[in-house]
Parts: sequence; C-alpha cells; structure tokens
Amino acid sequence: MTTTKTSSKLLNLFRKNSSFLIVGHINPEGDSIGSCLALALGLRKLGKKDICVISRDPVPENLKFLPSSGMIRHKPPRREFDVVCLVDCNTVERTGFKDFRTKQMVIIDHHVLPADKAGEKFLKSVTAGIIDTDAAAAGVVVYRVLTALKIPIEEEIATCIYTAILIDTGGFRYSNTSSDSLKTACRLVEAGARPWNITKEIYENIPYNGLKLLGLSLATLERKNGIAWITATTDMFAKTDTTSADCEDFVDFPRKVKGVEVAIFFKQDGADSFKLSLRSKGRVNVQKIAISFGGGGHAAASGCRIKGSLKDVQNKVFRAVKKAIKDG
Ligand SMILES: [Mn+2]
Repeated sequence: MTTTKTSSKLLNLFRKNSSFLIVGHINPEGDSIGSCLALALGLRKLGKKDICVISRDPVPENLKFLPSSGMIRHKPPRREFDVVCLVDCNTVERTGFKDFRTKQMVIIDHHVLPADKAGEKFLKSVTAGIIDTDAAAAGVVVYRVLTALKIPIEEEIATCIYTAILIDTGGFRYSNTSSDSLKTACRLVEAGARPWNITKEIYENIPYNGLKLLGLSLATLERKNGIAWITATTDMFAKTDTTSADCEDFVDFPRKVKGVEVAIFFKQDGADSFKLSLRSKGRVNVQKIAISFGGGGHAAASGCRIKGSLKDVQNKVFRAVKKAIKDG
C-alpha cells in the first residue's frame, strides 16, 4: 500500500523496526544518493544502529563529498533486514538487484509507476510507502518523513537533501521548481546546508579531460526542424582519455539552442550502436519516442539505445521526432 502522504503505518515501520536496507536506483545521481544518505543519517538519529545503504553502480565522483557517502556498498548483505526501503525508484528492477531478503518493503519516491501489470503486482506486496509525483525530488519526500518522525535536521542531513533537490530541479530551474521545493530548500539552508559549497562540488568540478571531450562533442552540433543534436564517438573518448561517464549532462547543451523543441545526445557505445539521451523543452513528449525504440524515461527526459550506423540511427530518430512535433 502506498499513498501520496506520510502515513502513520509508514512512520511506525521506521519507529518499531531495527534493521534497514536502503536502496537507490541504477546509475544513481544526486537525488538517489542524497536521499538514501539522508534517510540513513536520519534513522541513525532515531537510534537505529543496523543500517545499510546500497547502490548497484558507483557513487559519481562529484557526489563523493556528501556526508557518509563512504558507507554506500554495492552488494546487498546476504542476511535478512526488517525493512527494505526503495528510494527514488518504485520497482526492484530499477535498483539493479534481483530481490531482497525481507518481509517489509517500503517505497519513498516521486516517479510515475510503470504501466505494466508486474508493477501493480509488486506494489500490492509493498508494506507502506509514499509515491508523490508532485514532489520535485525523492529528497523532498525524505524530508517530510524525517520531520514527521521528529528527527532534527542538522547540517549533514540538510546537505544531502539540498543536493537531492538541487540536482532534480536542474539547479532550481526546471518546472518542478515549485514553492514546495523552494520552501524545503529554504529550511535546509536554515538547518546548515551551504548552497555555494554544494554548487561548487556539483557544477564547478568537471575533470579537465571531460571538458576537452565536451569541446569535441560540441563541435558536432547541428540543428534541423526544431531538433538540435551533438554526438560523442568512441574515437573522441580515446582521444581525450575519457569514458561515457564523462558525458552525463552533455544533452543539456543542445537543449540550450534558441528555438529548439527537442535536444538529442548520441553517445556511441559500440561499433554500430548508440545510446540516445532525449530532452524536450515541453511541447514534445520524448518518452513516447524513447519507448518506441525500446527505451524509457519521462515526458521531458528520456533515453534509448539504437543499433546501426550514426547516419541510420539519426535518420530513424529524426523521423520519429518530426512526427511527434507535428502530432503535437
Ligand atoms: Mn529523483
């Protein structure tokens, strides 16, 4: 059973149990890592000693400054936990792990549920949780849970949650920058989160080679029919001694082009294979486009993988985008 509000059932689960496994999603970003850590630090303050945070994939370099980021492990311990908390995701699949040994599953998230029946069946097995799709970040939901549990929010927790909100609102710029997310951020700053310190860690911290790679990729910028795109090839990775992890937010650049509706980043990940990141400025639902190629995501941000030469891949996706823009 999940709700959009903090339920007493959920709060009692935290109060009455003693061992907790906290799990974020694959390819974690600031909301996943920050929210998991904030929940772990909060539960510690509640007197819980047996807390384990896991992420299948590594903590990104620019998030290692987060308090207690070193506690994150990459494999679930074999023993059983009283409660397993999925944070910033709402299916076991999204965690990248097979399944967890527990009798009580909790979800703290803000994503729309997957449409399939499997998701529904899983949700029925969930003991309690909050899925608030109006929340800007899972961090906002974690903040609500911690304050409902009367856990004092101090600097470390505030830093983790502020980072979560900062990332998911794109630095307080996206449409989820609501009075609710700003109010929460305001309270976090009052509690000791330091915006400029966090901003420097997140946004002013690109490795030198990563910026060189961006230069090469930006040089491929083109636009047509309301679409702007850039490409990063395996050649470019080799030339700059970088990996695909160095182009996390490259798709943000073609999105900045004036007059563009859809931005695409083509990242080569094999001789004839490309991973696509699609972004919409609001009019086009890029999730539908991504799904039609076997991918997924949100209406404004999604991704997929397409096999073929760069020209073939581009032609295929441009046709789909053109149709989507036309349909409206
Ligand atoms: Mn999130």
